[in-house]
Amino acid sequence: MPDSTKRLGRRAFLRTAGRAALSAAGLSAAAALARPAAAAPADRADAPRRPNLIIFFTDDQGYNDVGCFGSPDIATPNFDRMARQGTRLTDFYAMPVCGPSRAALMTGCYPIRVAEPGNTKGQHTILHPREVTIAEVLKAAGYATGIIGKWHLAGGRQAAYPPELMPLGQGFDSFFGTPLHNGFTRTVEEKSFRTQLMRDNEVLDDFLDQDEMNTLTRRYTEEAVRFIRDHAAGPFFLYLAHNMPHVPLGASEAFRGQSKRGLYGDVIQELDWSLAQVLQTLEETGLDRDTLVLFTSDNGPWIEKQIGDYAGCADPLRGSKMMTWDGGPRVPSIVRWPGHVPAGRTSGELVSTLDVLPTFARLAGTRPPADRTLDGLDVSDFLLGKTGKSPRTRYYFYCYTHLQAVREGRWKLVLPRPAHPKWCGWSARMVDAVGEAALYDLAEDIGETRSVAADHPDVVEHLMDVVEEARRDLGDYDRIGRGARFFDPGPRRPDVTRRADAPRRASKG
Ligand SMILES: [Ca+2]
Repeated sequence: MPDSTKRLGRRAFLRTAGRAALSAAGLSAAAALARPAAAAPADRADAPRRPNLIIFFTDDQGYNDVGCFGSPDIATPNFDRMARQGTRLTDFYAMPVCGPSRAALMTGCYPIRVAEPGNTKGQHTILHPREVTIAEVLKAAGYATGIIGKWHLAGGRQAAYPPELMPLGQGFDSFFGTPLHNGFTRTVEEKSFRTQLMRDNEVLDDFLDQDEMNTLTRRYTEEAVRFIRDHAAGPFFLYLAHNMPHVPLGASEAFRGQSKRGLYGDVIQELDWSLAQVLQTLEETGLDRDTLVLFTSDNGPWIEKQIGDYAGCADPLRGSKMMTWDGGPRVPSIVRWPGHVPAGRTSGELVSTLDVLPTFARLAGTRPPADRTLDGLDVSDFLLGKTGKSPRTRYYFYCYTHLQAVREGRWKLVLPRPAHPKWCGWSARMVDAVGEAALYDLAEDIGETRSVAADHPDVVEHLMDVVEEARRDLGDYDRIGRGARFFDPGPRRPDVTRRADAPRRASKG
């Protein structure tokens, strides 16, 4: 992008976007005075009130871990009701791991495109303050913005976090939750990592114990209900990013021992209760028809020996968290906005967390930042049932910075790779070898069991070109993309420089 637009910077963007939003929604008193009322944009005259926007985000919940996505032993009557009242998206993609997944949701960009402080590229993205988040876009458009739950975009555990990297520095008015992940043991262990709990920029509690972990979903839910009631005059954006069902697991007393699936099932059933509280609060405040709720998970289930039966399930998908088989990034998703999003619809159209920022911007009467490239697409016409087709036709599968596969329509091309490549960092332990390029027809073979590359050489060739396009623009483990953003002086992507001796991939696979 030209330097002049790059220099526009975030503050300038927020001013411009704010003005655009206000005038588009006809809310600016100054704008209204400046021209006759009759000149108000005609296409907005019958537009619905700008909706409140809620993201109900769970952590490591697998594709199968919802009743209406096929779970045989976890009861989720409220997720199922939400699906009956809205649209169930069967081909919805996040990212394979927590941090990058949140970076994609917040920025509408593949994490490899997003700038990080010092031009580095972390396995858990540290979001550069000059990146523009969905909260900043909506705040500039007049929305109250709140995050309750897990942030995970400010680096590892710290006694005090740089405010510019935390939610209040990235567009949120309020924050209650954990600065990063929950931990990595089945239950809270004294000697292991224990998470902090924060309100705004202050650490309230330095080490959550198991009792506190057990009540976390309930506390988040109470905070969410309060946020909705406090902001009922709207419009508001609530990002409810539950820590559960990421280990260490915790569920309130009333939910323990209630499911047929052990503690993991109990945790999901408490999340189902949490969703019910949110929906019930919308009904009680009269906001039901004025609020779009999007449910999804940040990545697939964490399936490793040390997690045991505290992990979720991605059936019938192949693979799990950290992997780029569909079980890693493909997650359950439901969208509900009574009277606007078609009820009882199931769609296999491609949609991604990448698309949330541009879509919510459109619904809020504003637009995404114009001074930078976004990977997300405005899917609002599709969600609102104005068209049966999602504008998203492609999705790239990155494991950290390693481009491992691409999906276009029904086809998924998986590139050759060694097992456990060192450039995949700690995700490498979950990366298996792929001997030669494999092509899967996901419409016929959802579990990626049978390569049909030999039957469709033209599709393989086309997708190889698509891969090259992504390598040029976004980059790869051994290559800095032209469209990747860097805001700081000094060398870029030290992870690439360090790997100058890494074996180079042949240009066509
Ligand atoms: Ca996660």
